[in-house]
Amino acid sequence: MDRALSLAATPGVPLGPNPRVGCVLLSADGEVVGEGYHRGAGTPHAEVDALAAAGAAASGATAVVTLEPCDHTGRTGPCTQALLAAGVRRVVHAMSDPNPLAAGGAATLRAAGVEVSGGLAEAEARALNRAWLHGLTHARPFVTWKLAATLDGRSAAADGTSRWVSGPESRLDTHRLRAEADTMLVGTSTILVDDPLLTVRDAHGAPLPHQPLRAVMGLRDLPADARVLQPVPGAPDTLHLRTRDVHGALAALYDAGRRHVFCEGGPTLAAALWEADVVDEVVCYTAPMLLGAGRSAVADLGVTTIADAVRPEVVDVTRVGDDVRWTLRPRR
Ligand code: AOF
Ligand code: ZN
Repeated sequence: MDRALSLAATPGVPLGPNPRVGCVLLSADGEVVGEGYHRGAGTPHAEVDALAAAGAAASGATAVVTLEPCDHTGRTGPCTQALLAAGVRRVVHAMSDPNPLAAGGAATLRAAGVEVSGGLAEAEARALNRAWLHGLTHARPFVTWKLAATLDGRSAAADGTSRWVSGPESRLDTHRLRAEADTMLVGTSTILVDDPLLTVRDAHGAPLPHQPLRAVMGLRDLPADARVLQPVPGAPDTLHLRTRDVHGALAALYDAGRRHVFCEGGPTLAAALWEADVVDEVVCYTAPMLLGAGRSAVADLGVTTIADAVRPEVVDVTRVGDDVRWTLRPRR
């Protein structure tokens, strides 16, 4: 199952609205005869991918898969039938399929005489698919708000300069996190003030082969020469969401198949996300630097007294270079 989970976690696949799934086929004597993983909506499911790799060796095999095999015809056919047709005798899966359209695979396989057991490494499989699971429950994307701030909570100096608040290790760490999301969201002000490219780059500054969607929210026009509008290989066309309504913007992204929005917008967008109560995770890099003045990381939240402070729960604190990365989860 560990191997199936690593296959499922293969970086860079454009999943669209689909989960990360990996599958390993084992012969009766425990030898790996096929491996596969899902590469995104419309492409073969992990089980079918592994069956294709195994060919005739799948007969009599055990399928180890990170999600209960599906029992429906969606963009592709039911994996239950593919497993049965290939002669698979046993299925060990991690999480059950929470998607009502596709669920029921375990029961169908059992009824056809296959030995099925579920729940192995379930927590790991769920963690890998937290954005997909969030989407099934809430019908909107999972939202990570990322910020980098000085010890005194400033994200830019008084003259507006904000480059290099956080250190190089944090910036690389941010690119790693961006790559895990499928969408980057900023407000129009960030484009007008910072003119970011919003791509995901590796440690050498080279863009990764698959890029998240770049989305900009707000009513103002974007300058035709804005860097965010420049085409980038592997990146979908930048989406300008001409609205100030956070819920409407997230609904449009969800309908476009987006499941994890990584927000690096400025203080106005950040405050709008809190106002709309859609922040699902906060990643904050605190840099050992004082500015004493300058832009706050988040605009007015309407908090006038300490009792009303927003106090998310601390999930993790890790030193990254000279910075400290906080991972927090709002209490709802
Ligand atoms: C996947 N990949 O490897 C497995 C999935 O209509 P489709 O073909 O895109 O089916 C999507 C559903 O199939 C998905 O929501 C999940 O419930 C189930 N299993 N899906 O995308 C896979 N095994
Ligand atoms: Zn399937």
